[in-house]
Amino acid sequence: MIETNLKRNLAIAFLLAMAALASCTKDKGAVVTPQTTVHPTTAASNAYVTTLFDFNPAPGQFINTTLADTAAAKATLKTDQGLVSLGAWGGYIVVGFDHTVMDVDGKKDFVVYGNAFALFAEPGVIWVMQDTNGNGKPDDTWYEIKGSAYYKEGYTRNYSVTYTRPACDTCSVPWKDNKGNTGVIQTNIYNVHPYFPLGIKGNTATYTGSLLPSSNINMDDPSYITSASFDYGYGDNTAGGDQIDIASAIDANGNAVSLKGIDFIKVQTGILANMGWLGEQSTEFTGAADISLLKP
Ligand SMILES: [Ca+2]
Ligand SMILES: [Ca+2]
Ligand SMILES: [Ca+2]
Repeated sequence: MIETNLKRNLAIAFLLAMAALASCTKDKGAVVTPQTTVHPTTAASNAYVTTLFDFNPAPGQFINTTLADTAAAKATLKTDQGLVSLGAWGGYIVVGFDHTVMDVDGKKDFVVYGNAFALFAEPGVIWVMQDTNGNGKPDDTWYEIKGSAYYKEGYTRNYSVTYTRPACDTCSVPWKDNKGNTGVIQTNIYNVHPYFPLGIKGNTATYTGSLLPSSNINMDDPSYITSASFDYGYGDNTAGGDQIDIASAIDANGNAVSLKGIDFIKVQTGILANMGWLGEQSTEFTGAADISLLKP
């Protein structure tokens, strides 16, 4: 009996030691804390993003229309009421705040607005950047916000898709990904115009980022196609906007990154899927705000 207890105690001690070792190994190097320049909040700071740095939509049914031009992209500044379509998977917008949005411990820090409604989400991956070198430009490091789809089957980092200029202006746009898959962004009768962005001069355009699973799309009833939202962490995902915690940022290796605050955000269409007569999944962006500066 004594021997059995001793063995059991030894076994428990061994397990505890292993657990301690495992957590040590996990913690070691798991949290990256880059140095940064903070642009302080002042009485004049705008709660909303104020500068458009880049707008690079992927092919899609609203591309080359007023829903996806530079004017539409600029209309998302200083408001939550703009509207710009990012096109199919990989299309993105980069905007910046006029101050650093600080990471408030234990709280959501900024909100990304889209036009999602119940059972119709078009989730976009959110990336954040702090102005590490202090030059006011998004030329530093992007960190992905780790949302709830991170653990789901079909979520793929370092994903890339190359779209090819179609044979005719209104022909479907062929794509090929870096996993050997091919497909088309299917044109439809409602949008008779070129889907391939007119701004792209070459015959191909390649986008890179993270792919979100299409598993929330339900096309069983063609007259009622639904696309349920993910639990948290994406743009154009939840009616009324998606609140994001800067503390959920991860680096290229998937390690947590401790950012004092962020200056720039990128929202990028996350799902590559055709939804029948509704066309392709394409994230919409309508604005973004620093929660700490929003009037309650
Ligand atoms: Ca926070
Ligand atoms: Ca910079
Ligand atoms: Ca949408």
